[in-house]
Amino acid sequence: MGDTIFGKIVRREIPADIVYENDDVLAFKDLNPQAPVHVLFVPKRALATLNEATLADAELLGKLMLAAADYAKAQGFGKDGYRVVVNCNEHGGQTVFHLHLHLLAGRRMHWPPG
Ligand code: D5M
Repeated sequence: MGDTIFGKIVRREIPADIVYENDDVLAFKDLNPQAPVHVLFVPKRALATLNEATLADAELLGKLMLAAADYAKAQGFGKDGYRVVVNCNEHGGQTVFHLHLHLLAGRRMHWPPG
């Protein structure tokens, strides 16, 4: 597991507002929310960026996305809709190098994103 702030959250070394967990995925509220609902889904087994993912990670990536969808539906955002985002490296706007999926909900999203 990479030594990032998210690794520390996964290992419970620093606090976070955890809202969802299963064997492979932990989810917690983003400290700097960009929507009424902004939750980060992180794989417990860290990859730095999406670039590092290989076919061996396909199941984990699928579980990450399914965890976000399960959470969104359980919270009642499924019908109105929501957005999931993965930022990769500098141009993608990635700042924490432990792969994570943003779930944004609770308002209408804009397209294209900035
Ligand atoms: O997204 C990284 C996101 O992580 C960004 O929206 C802020 C958030 N963040 C940073 N530190 C924390 C902690 N400690 N708890 C919760 N959220 C945090 P990126 O896609 O890398 O730009």
